[in-house]
Order: sequence, then structure tokens, then C-alpha cells
Amino acid sequence: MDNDKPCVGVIMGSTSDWDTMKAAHEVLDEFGVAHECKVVSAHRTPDVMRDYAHTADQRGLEIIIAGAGGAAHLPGMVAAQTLVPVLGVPVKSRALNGLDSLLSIVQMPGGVPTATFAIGNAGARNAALFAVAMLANTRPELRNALAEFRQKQAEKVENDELPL
Ligand code: RP5
Repeated sequence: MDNDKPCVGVIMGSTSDWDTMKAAHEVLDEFGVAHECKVVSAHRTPDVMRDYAHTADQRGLEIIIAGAGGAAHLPGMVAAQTLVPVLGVPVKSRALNGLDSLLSIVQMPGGVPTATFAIGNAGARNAALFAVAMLANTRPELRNALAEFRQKQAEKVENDELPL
């Protein structure tokens, strides 16, 4: 994309979420979308989370991808404090395999939306692809890149062979 100022923020509750959230970073990199990746914890650094949400708009972020596990309050609490759309990624937790994360993120009260993706790697990847699709509404070069990505993906599946 035409400048290096991040338009997508990728945040997560802990460094332990990076194994999952790096899938979002990799997709954004692949599409050349300028983004930043940071650890911002709703519980351990609530003031940092508040500042991040309050300044997101003025810093030029158009989308925030927020991943968290367990009592996954980060996406919802960020969404409560900014108008920037938040895409939530439930990280697979050690105790409950991410079902806790999923329910914490998806069950937002009416009025404060947080988009919610699949648990784990597929969710992180799809959140980034969704961000690309949102940005592509106003960026023709990104729209073309997304169309090409889908085409290649379809061709791969069409050419795949079963190991019979
Ligand atoms: C959440 O608690 C994080 O998003 C992470 O998924 C989970 C566990 O964090 P660590 O104890 O591994 O730092 O806040």
C-alpha cells in the first residue's frame, strides 16, 4: 500500500497469543497492508488498553484485530472505547480449548459490536482477510490482490489430488 502508516492494529492479551496472532500478521504482510502488532492486556495493563482504544482513530487505524484467550475481554473492552471496528479472535485456552474465549468475545451486549472469528489460527487468518476485504472497498489495488488470492486458492483446491 502507498504509505507505511499502520491502518490496522493487531493486538493481543499476552505474548502467549502470538503463536495464534502471527497468522493475522502474516496475511497482512502478504497483502502489503501497513499494520502494527502489540501486546495490550485488558486485565494486566488496563490503562494501556484504554489509551490504545482512545488514540486508535487519530493515529489512523481503520480496523483493530484483537486476540485474547480465557476471560477474553480485550476485544469487547477496546470496542467499547473506540469507533474503529474491532475484529475479535478467540485464542485457544489451555483450560477450555478456547470455548471460554469464543463466548467471552461473541456474547457482546447489543449496542457495542465486536465481530468474532473462529477459535485459533483460522480465526486469526480470517480476521486479517476480512480486514483486507474491508480496506479493499476503497483501495482498488487491494481488491485486485484479494481477487487473485481467491483465484489461486480455488485453483489449488481444483488441482489437489487425494493420496489414493
Ligand atoms: C489472556 O490470558 C491472554 O489473551 C492469554 O490468551 C491468556 C493467558 O495469558 P498468559 O497467562 O499466557 O500470559 O489475557
